[in-house]
Amino acid sequence: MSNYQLPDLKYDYGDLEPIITAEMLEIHHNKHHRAYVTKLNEALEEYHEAEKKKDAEKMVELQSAIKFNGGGHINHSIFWQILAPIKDGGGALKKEYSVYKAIEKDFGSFEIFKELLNSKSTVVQGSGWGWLGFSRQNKSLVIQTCQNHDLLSARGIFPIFCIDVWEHAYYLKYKNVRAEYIKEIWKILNWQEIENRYKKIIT
Ligand code: MN3
Repeated sequence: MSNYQLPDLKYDYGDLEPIITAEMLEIHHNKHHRAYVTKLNEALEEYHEAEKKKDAEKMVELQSAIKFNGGGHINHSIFWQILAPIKDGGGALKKEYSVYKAIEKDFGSFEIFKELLNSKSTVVQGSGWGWLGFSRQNKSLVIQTCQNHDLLSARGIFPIFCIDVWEHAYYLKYKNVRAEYIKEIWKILNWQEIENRYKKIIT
């Protein structure tokens, strides 16, 4: 039987301040992400029961809950890893990183890339995610957005890093101003981890 767990963070709830307050991070991780894990486990358990009973109708019915909560769990698990406290190198991007060089090559400049990812993430309708991904087909970096908790990997694109643009990610501090939160989050991106993820996909 599947039993997914809420992953621990590598930093404390207060460590991403002032960009993300301790209260915001605790609610986001310990309430929102935990709820996705709980609901994913529940849906999978029901699914296994339905499978035993050969209840195809029930199995189909459960798929949207599995997709939504499973996607929520997977995407948040990436998101926590690609953030880091400023004191631990959050926001520090080195020009010798291969991901930096690839960004310059594929988007023209880092500034153009940042502008593009920010603007596309800002206009996601409702809830969703902004992504830097790697297209296996084109062997290049791409900026994408997803609705709800849809997976980037379902499009054949490897997720390198993401920005959670659900209101629950920013509302407590940034209120309705999603663009301001997106602008600020660059200060706590874990570029070492982003570099590791990029290298893993290209090698
Ligand atoms: Mn979230």
